[in-house]
Amino acid sequence: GRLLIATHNAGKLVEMRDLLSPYGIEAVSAGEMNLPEPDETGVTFMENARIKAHAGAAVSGLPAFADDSGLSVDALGGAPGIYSARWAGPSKDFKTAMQKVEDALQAKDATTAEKRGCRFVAALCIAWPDGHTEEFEAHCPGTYIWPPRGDKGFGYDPAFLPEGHTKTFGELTREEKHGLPPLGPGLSHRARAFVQLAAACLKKP
Ligand code: ITT
Repeated sequence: GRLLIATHNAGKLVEMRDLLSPYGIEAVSAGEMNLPEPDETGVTFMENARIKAHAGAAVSGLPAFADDSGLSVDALGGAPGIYSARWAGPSKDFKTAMQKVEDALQAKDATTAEKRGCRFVAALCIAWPDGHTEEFEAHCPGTYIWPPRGDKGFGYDPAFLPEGHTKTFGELTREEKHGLPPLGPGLSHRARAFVQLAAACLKKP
């Protein structure tokens, strides 16, 4: 079947296409189709995922798959959280956004690993053209490290060290970041939420 991936973020799109690839689903993206970006007025990740999925389904007539995600830092009361993209400004400068998080941690004297706990969160929502949705959320715990390491992935990946690992998301390959079988049960927030979604509503061909 055909599916709309309701994102304008190229890094996410690559990962979402990877995750969908075993299911034989042909997916077009909102960015590639130049569809409008709805205002993300929600106060939770899931509210924003729902807004993007409903908007995508409405304009395309296709089932629409949206991801709202971000980095929540414990010592910062969960910031940047749902504002993770907005901390990078209109030029989407994640070097600056990573530095802002680091500056905020320094201002809290969060210098040891124990004080630098954080998590990536992903809320996934599929909206069907009849309006019903299916929703899944997962997180990946880790530590905010400085300086950032690696040039793979996107966004805050180089500053995120997933729990139990020695490489940042910026140093892991895409396959390692997903951490799906045979590599593991799912590592990234996105892959972990996708595992739930796949079990609930996708069939391998
Ligand atoms: P769409 O809404 O069009 O999907 P966006 O970039 O605006 O794209 P979000 O509002 O969900 O998406 O913002 C999520 C931000 O959180 C994203 O821009 C990244 O900076 C960060 N983020 C989310 N998942 C990430 C990941 O796996 N690795 C690194 N950063 C991530």
